[in-house]
Amino acid sequence: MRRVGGLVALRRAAEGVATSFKGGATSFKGGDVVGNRLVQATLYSTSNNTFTRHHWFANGNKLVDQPATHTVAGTMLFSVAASAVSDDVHAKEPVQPKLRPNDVVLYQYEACPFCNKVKAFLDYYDIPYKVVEVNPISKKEIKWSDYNKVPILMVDGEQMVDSSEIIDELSKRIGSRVQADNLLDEAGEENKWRGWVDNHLVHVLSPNIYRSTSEALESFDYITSHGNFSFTERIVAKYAGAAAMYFVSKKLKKRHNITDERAALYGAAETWVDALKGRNFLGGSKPNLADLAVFGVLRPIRHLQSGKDMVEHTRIGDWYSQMEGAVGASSRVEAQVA
Ligand SMILES: N[C@@H](CCC(=O)N[C@@H](CS)C(=O)NCC(=O)O)C(=O)O
Repeated sequence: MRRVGGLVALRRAAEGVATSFKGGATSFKGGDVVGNRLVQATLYSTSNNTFTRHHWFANGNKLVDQPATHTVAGTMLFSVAASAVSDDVHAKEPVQPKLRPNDVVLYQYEACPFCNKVKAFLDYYDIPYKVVEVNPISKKEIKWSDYNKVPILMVDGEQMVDSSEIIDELSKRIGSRVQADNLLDEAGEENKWRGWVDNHLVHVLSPNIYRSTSEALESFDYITSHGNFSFTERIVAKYAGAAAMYFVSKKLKKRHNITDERAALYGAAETWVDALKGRNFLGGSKPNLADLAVFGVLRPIRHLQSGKDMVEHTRIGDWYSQMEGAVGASSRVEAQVA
């Protein structure tokens, strides 16, 4: 798809917004695709637990973080804050060098929760990866792939798609403890909570980050300033996107039977803390894949108003800080790819 520029982009975005409103905001069907893409952010429209669309806009190809730096572009605004880590919290889980993939490239949107799940995994296992930020409008960076979504992970030249499948496959390859346990107990706690992340937690996020006009603007400010947008797209997406998503989020609330979005977010956080049953992590003394999934999807909202409120009003903050400590610095490296 051609990238649009200038007034054309503005017009198309406006048309897209209008179309979205007319057609039932969650459908985004029948309108200008470019305009629609500009205004689609952070959405899961799911019915019967089947994901259909989800867009979080993202960061430009400005990869600045080297391993072991604290300014981790991979987590952008979100995980740079130093966290107090208690002594019994384990740091990253090492992977045997011979099992570690050599060349890993993540095609992503910076704020996409699925992409952030994958990044939390790669960071925790200290697997170096490059990032290619995909322009959510043109998607030209992933034109080579049949898969039209992100994340796409290239592992030594092999394409992997779907965040949970990527994590399953990588876990197997690196022989991680969590996956080994998992194989013995498929219906286990870890899988149950990984499912909860995909089927419940993610749906609570959009209604929260677009809850009010100011929160929608805050979210789009983040999304557009860290995403791969042209100058014009950035401006259009920020205002058109924020306006559209404010309304879309109301539709999403209905779809997912959410009456009070903050209550739903706090409820999810408390549910997660209850699941820990006093343990540092669901995985016990170390995070497992469910810990990494919850952490991954929450990381993009942590320093938005909704994330701050969540930490202030629930008991999740201690676990979150411990996760920051355990996952540690990003293992993201400078990309050499276009
Ligand atoms: N089940 C997939 C969902 C991936 C997904 O929906 N990604 C969104 C971005 S957050 C996407 O690429 N949507 C299509 C688009 O942007 O056009 C996963 O877990 O990876």
